[in-house]
Amino acid sequence: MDQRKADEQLAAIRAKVEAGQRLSFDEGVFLYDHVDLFTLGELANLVRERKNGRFTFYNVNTHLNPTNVCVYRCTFCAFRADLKSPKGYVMSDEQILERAAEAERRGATELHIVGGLHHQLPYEWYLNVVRIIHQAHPQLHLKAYTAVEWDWFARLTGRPTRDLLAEFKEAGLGSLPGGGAEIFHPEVRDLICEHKADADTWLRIHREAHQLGLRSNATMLYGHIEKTPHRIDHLCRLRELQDETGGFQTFIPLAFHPDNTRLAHIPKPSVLMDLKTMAVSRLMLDNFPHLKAYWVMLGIQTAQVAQSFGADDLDGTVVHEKIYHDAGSDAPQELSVAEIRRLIEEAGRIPVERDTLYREVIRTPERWQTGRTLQLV
Ligand code: V47
Ligand code: SF4
Repeated sequence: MDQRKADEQLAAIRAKVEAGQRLSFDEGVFLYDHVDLFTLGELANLVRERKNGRFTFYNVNTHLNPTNVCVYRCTFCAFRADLKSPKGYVMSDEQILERAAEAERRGATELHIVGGLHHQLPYEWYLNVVRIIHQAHPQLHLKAYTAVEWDWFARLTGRPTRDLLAEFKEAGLGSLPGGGAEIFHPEVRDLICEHKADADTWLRIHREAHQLGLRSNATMLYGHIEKTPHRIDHLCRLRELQDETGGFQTFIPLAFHPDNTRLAHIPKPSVLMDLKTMAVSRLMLDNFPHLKAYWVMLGIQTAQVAQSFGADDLDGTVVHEKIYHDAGSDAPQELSVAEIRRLIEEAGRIPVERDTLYREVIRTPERWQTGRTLQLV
């Protein structure tokens, strides 16, 4: 691209960002492909501080993956197991309840529940997971099952996803995690996960959840076979649904981890790519309140630096994570609250413990309770 033209386009984008105006698809592609990392960081930080000031949010949570047995074979997944594979497992009710009790003992406010789509388990089994945990630990927020799982439940039962979401809400479901989005564009989706819920299904299920008063997150899996226009298309589709419902809380860009997957020949995305993706996402998703630098996926150092490239959240203390560790993540299984707070302060930010719905968590030695929502815009 001609340098003078590029300078003019960047000046126009800068003016729009400063004025809080929306960037177009073409501007998103231009930012990714023609703008240096530090300029992207500077612009993204402007939006980040306008929305969240100097706060960086974290939460105390635990992951629960009740089964890894899955009928699908997404090419990027190292977590799944075949039905008869020795690696496959299904947790018993006792194991599930023990995990929830451990989370509560450790002061967790949230349980993040996702897993495989088991060939033989009935819908009631997945419902039972949420029901028994909620009955035993009503204070724990249950962020459970991705849109891909909800679509699977509809296939199992022949019932509409809206009804299933409502039934789960009754049983204690608190919100939906953002997984399963991968890359929406069919040029990519049909190659990496052709069987599972397509883009419209994923977006429809989140719309239905929002209409039922459930909040949700959104993700994008980058650094595999997708190209810049696919990423920008993905962000634009999310932005459009957010305009309609306002139900998304956090966007989480997920860096592809190749180890033990069918895409193991593809190198892991660079730190440059990680930070660029965070910054461009912050600039494109003008209607998302939060961006999460998921440290398990990015590594602690990059997640810390990402706090100056658009991110305002680090995710949690995260115990028992499997999806990324199976795919070669060398991040630790757990960060203590003291360590998370130190990392945030070192990055020049103010640590705030939040619950799943971004309300401040106030703790005494014995218990915790939620306070006000800390959001500037
Ligand atoms: O949908 C699977 C991804 C997702 C790999 O909502 C992989 O707060 C990289 O969605 N390399 C599940 N990514 C995790 C997820 C998530 C994580 C943290 C917080 C939240 C939230 C949601 O993990 C899957 C898929 O996109 N994934 N395998 C892999 N090898
Ligand atoms: Fe199954 Fe999810 Fe892995 Fe795809 S990403 S194979 S749906 S566990």
